[in-house]
Amino acid sequence: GVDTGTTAAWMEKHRQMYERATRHPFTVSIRDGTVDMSAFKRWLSQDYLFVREFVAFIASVLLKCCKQEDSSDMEIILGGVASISDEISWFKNEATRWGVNLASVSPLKANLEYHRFLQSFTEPEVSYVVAVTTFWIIETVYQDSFGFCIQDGNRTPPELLGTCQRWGSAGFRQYCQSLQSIVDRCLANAPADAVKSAEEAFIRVLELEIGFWEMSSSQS
Ligand code: HMH
Repeated sequence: GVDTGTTAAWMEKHRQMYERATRHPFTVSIRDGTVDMSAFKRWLSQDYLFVREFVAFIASVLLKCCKQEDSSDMEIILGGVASISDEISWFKNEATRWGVNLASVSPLKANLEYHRFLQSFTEPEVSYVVAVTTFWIIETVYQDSFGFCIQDGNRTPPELLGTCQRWGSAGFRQYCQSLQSIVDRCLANAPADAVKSAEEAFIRVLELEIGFWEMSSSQS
């Protein structure tokens, strides 16, 4: 099962940081119904810019996957490519609904830092196992963060439930679990230095995600 692999061990080993990323005061305030709507709008507009960068990142993961002798993961990764198209439309609709003008948004510092990290994966020297690990943890932070906003006892404002469902749904959770199985299988067959690089990337994503929530919740 997914809970017996390397990824589960890392989540335990780096649990404090994982929780700072997935139980951040910003997403917890969505769950509590106390969210500052100007922070929500800032997150929405910044995440739109993030997702546009994320397209190129997913394409680089797909490319690395296809270059493997065993490219059986391709269909799962391709599912990620397909859903990002819908996600961009969703952001545009949501922005209109909240009166956010996406054309006038510039990326803030933490977002730019995340962009640079994502861009580094286009280098062919970065291995598939490191890239797919990064993809999995990026998606999982959102799955866990927004999943918590729709779990029992939430007081999430009804107008934010659609956002929470996008990443918190059972379908997205299943998708993240499929990615996790791929990652654990790749890590089990990877050389020690690649496993080490993958763990470093895992930690880096948690730091960048925390920075992204911080950026959204406080104008800096
Ligand atoms: C910052 N991390 C960030 N934005 C996202 N949309 C996701 C993860 C998940 O796709």
